[in-house]
Amino acid sequence: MSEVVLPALNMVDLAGGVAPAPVRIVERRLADMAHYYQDQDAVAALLEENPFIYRTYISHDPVGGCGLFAGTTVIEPGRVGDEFFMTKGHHHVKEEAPEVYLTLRGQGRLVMQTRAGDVEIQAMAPGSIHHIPGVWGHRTVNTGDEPLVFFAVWPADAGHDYAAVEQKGFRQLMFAGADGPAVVANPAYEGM
Ligand code: M6P
Ligand code: ZN
Repeated sequence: MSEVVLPALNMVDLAGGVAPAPVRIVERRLADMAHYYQDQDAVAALLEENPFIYRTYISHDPVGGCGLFAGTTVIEPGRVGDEFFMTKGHHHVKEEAPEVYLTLRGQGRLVMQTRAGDVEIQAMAPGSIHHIPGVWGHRTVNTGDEPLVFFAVWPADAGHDYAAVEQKGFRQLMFAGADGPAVVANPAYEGM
C-alpha cells in the first residue's frame, strides 16, 4: 500500500507576498536578465546597483503525486529606462499544460503569446484570476509603484522553456508612457 501523504499548509503574507516557510526561493536580479530589456544604456547604468527584479516563493512542491506546484511571485516596482520591471517569461515544455494566477497586491499586466505570435494582455489587480491555457507563453509586468504580488499554480510536469522568449522576446512590451502604461511593439521580434 502506498504511504499516505499528509496535507500541507503554508501562509502567505498578502502584502509582502512572502511565504514564511517556502520550500524554495527563486531570485532574479537585473544581471540575471540584462539582455531582456530594450534600453541597454539604462541597463548599464543600473548594473552596478544590480537591483532585485523579482522573487518566487515556492510554497508547495508536487510531492506525493499531487501533481501541482504553487508559489507566490513578488515583482518589485521599477523600470529599466522606460520599460517596467518584469519576469523573464516562459512557455511550458509540455505545451498543453495550463497555469492559474491570482493577483494579491499591486497593479500589472499579464502578457501572453503563442509560438505563432498571437498576443493577449490582461490587467492584473488584487483579486484578478487569470487562466493561462496551455500553448500561451506568459510574462508578468509590474506597472505600478508598489510590489506586484501574485499566486500561481501549475502542473508538476509543465516544465519551463525559456529559449523562445530569450531569443525573440515577446511581441509586445510594457513601457511607461505619458498617460500610463503603454504597449510597445518589440522591434527585435518583428525583425525576425
Ligand atoms: C510564476 C510561475 C512560475 C514562474 C514565475 C517566474 O510564479 O509562472 O512558474 O517561474 O512566475 O516567472 P519566470 O519563470 O518566467 O521567470
Ligand atoms: Zn508557467
